[in-house]
Parts: sequence; structure tokens; C-alpha cells
Amino acid sequence: MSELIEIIVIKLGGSLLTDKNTPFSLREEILENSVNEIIHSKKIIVLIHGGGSFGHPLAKKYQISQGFNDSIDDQLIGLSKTHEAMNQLNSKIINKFIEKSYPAISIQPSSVFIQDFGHIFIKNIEPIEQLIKLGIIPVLYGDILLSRDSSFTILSGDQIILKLCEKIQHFKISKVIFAIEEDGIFIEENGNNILASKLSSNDLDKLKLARFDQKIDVTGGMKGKIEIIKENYKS
Ligand code: IP8
Repeated sequence: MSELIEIIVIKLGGSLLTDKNTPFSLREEILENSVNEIIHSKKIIVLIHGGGSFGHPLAKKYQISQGFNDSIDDQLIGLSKTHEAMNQLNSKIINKFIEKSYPAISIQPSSVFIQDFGHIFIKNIEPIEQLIKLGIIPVLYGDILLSRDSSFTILSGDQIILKLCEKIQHFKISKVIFAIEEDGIFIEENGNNILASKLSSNDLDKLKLARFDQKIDVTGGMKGKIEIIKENYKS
């Protein structure tokens, strides 16, 4: 049997790509550099990006993660706005690749993922695999997530990664890279915050994350990421 071709999954964090303190603010230079690095790496990549100051403030305002609640004013408009804000950010990223004559195509997560009894399913992995086969970068992003009980929530880019790791069949994911605003994972040790140089899967359960000022993040920030990574080790 022939070896599977290796691919790399990269998540560009929302707090890296945008200024989380100013709504709808893209960090142009970071986007430019990230896209250049991805193109010049010559690796086969699936790209995911987060919400930053596009998706998170709206998701928070309309309490999208809490699910449908008709006592929240304009929540359905808020759902629509949150989704649209993410499309806007995504379109800027796709256009940056196109500007550099590099093919990247967006896969809208809310159209291919669904939630059922709290579990997230990807209904069709094939378009992603076909894009990879064609040499096109599939770009997915944190989005709204519809659920089968006539409700909804937020799907984070981190959760998308977990599902891709479970479902991609025709390629081998050799590495998942989280590009974030900070230098890495800061942990608390003897009252000090230190940058962890290396962490193994065994460290994850007892990890004491350093606590910094929280930016608006409805999907759990670094803590959420660690949970997803732990989940990946279990599956
Ligand atoms: O920044 C969140 O994605 P994340 C997406 O990857 C929205 O957690 C819509 C807030």
C-alpha cells in the first residue's frame, strides 16, 4: 500500500490576525507575512483561522454560544452578523492569496459541520480532500454552528482542527501548528509565569496555565485549545 502524502494543518489565531481590542481590525502586516510564509514553505497545507475582533465581539453580544434564546434581543440577526463578520475576515485572507497568484478556496464551516446532541460532525470531508489533491489551499474558519435541535452555537477553528484530524483519510496530518499572538504557552510555576519550552501529552492534564488579562474570546482561548489537543490525544 502506498504511503499517504503528508499535510500540515495551520491555525492562524484570531488574536494574531486582528487586534482583538478594536472591532473589525485586521493586522495587515501579519496577514501579509503569514501568507508569504505559507506560500514559500512549499508544504501541503490546510489553513484554518480564528475570529478575533471580527467574530468574537458579535458572538458575545448576541450570546450565540448559549444557543437559541428568544428572550435575547435580535439574536437571529446577531447570528447572521456573526457569520457575515467571519465571512468578511475570510474573504480578506482568501484575497491575499489570490493577490499573490496562489490558489486558496474557502470552505464555509457552517455548511459542512452540524451539531447533534452536543457532538460536532463534519458532513462532507471530500471537498477539502479534493482541493488538496488539486494543489489548492482549503481555508476554513471559526463560524456559527447549527444544531439539529433548532439551535446553534459557535464552532471554533480549534474544534475544526480536531474534526479534520479525525476525518481526513486520504492524507496524513503530520503536524498541527497554532500560530498565536504570544510566544507560546505560559504556565504558572512557583508563583511565576514562565514560557513552557516543551510540553508532552502527559503534561497536559496537570498543566497550570498562566492567567493573563482576558480578551474577548467566546471559545476559551488557550485553555480551550489545550482541551482540544487533549481530546485529540484520546481519539
Ligand atoms: O477564534 C471563533 O473561532 P475561534 C469564531 O477559532 C467566532 O475560536 C464566530 C467567534
